[in-house]
Amino acid sequence: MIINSFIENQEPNLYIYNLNLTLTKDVLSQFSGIKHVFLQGSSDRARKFACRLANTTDINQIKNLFSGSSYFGYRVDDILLVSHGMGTTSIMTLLHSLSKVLYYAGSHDVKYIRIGTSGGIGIEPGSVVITETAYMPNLVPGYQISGLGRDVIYPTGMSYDLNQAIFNAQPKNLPFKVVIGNSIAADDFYLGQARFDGAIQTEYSEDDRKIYFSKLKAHNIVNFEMESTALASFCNRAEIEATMIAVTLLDRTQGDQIHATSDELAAYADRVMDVAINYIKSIC
Ligand code: R2B
Ligand code: URA
Repeated sequence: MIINSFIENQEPNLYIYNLNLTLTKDVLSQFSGIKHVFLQGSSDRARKFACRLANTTDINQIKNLFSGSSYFGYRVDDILLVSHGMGTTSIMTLLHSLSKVLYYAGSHDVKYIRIGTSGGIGIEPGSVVITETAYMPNLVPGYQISGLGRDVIYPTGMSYDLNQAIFNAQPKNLPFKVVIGNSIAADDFYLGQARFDGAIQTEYSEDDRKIYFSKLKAHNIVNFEMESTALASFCNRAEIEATMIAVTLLDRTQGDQIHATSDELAAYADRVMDVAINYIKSIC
């Protein structure tokens, strides 16, 4: 990880507002020696993953390290399980805040992996996608940030080595497909993902959407979600190895509504954790 030279030598006891953390020695010690950060949308899922990992260790209690903030974070050995909320703005704020904490704690050799959900495009629901490159909805591979009114597009390729390590760690007999493909980080769940069932009337037709979906196919874009561009661009700039593992809850070429039952959705959510755990076991 590399850090902004402006903050490199800032004083200890810094207050990280978005995590409600004052970086005392004791607080920093909770973040030292971290090797992997798994990022998940909701606090429940981050906690569930932390409990699953803790069950394989002698840790019998996990505690939220970001109490009083909008984010949740749990530590199990050298792994952090953190919630990132929804969308690029939420995850981007977390990535800055968390990376500062990890930097000051001396955890410089760390990998970030988002594990989450997505809408598949032309692939069987329940498949797990490992993202190669994150695209903006206009089909540009990159992430545009407007700083001081200037638009800059940053690269959004995920880590090739990490993707291969995750893919190769999966047993051959998994009851679902794991594919490496490209993802779109949309601005929202509805119009941003070419749905017709949002609250606002669409300005596109079924035919327009068919054309859009065929363009996605041509770019090997296999799922929609809402954070990958921010994650990839941030990690490329900070030189942090990163990727995303996302299960598809539906096939968007077949419709807009998610029809999976709550049990099916829970089983789908477990799949991304299974894939992540297979990877962790492979490097132990
Ligand atoms: C996937 O699912 C969420 C929307 O329901 C969003 O955070 C994402 O990327
Ligand atoms: N998450 C998304 O962003 N889109 C979907 O269709 C499903 C989950």
